[in-house]
Amino acid sequence: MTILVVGRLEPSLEKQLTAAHTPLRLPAEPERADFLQRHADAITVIVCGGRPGVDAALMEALPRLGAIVNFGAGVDAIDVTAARERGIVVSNTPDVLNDTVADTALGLIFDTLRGFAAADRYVRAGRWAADGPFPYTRDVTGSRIGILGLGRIGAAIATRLAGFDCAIAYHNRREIPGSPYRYAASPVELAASVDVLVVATAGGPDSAHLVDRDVLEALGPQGYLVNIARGSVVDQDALIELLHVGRLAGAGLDVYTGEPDVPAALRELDNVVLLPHMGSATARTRTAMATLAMRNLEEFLTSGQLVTPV
Ligand code: 8YV
Repeated sequence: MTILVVGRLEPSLEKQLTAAHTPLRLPAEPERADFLQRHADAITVIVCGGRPGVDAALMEALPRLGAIVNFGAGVDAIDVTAARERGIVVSNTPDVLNDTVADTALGLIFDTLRGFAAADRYVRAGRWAADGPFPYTRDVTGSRIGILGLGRIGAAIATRLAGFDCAIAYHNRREIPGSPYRYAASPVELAASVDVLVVATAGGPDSAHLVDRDVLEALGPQGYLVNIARGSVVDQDALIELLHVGRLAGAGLDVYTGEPDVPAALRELDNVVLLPHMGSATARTRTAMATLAMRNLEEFLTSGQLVTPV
């Protein structure tokens, strides 16, 4: 059983993995071809986390590959369909990050509507004394919030917002029977009826640009977009354009198209809060994610099964 690490692992996982095993590391081109020639037949399990992930070509090159163990809940960097076709099982790290990511969403909602990051810049630049009070901002309490993707993380966000007397609506592909929240039949319908649209759906081809120009326009000049899911879900070019012309009130983003590059056109806006994809990045949660990834790895090595398959 030979383990292959693809990409750079989180320090928490790197530490746990190397304490127990001596994995191989997939090199970049041009060394990759030679590496695969020497090791491909031995590799049975991949450990990875986020980008670059595992595509069908890499699976094809590893004839004995049986499992892909991913650090992270989202497996959009892995070609899961190709894995399924080849009988390769895939695990992720669900649930252990729900609370932390939901906390991040709340932080972004507050920061975006109340303008705390911009106000902090205002104070630091000496503008309070020079220019007077900071402009009025928007209340979170009592606002109407739409959650796109009421899964485990979306539900944790909704639970928190209930404490702020928010009117919560959601859109999923299917209505959730018995949900206490109002269902909107489409992303446009959801966006048109809320002050804040929170993107909490899984990434990947199925949700690509689910938040397109129409959805953003439906959110409108008084509306805010918050994204803690994946950059791929949002048409980022349309988002930037509408923010620049004042047809959206603001945005709070943890994720982007083309991470870690964040376009200057976003960075120059004061009504936008930008985080470096840190939704789950607390020491406790990242350690729990690493521990769960390791449990999946050990289980696969001993029984051929996974603890949390996708
Ligand atoms: C991680 C995430 O930062 O779990 C996810 O899907 O986006 C984050 O928690 C990422 O997966 C680590 O590579």
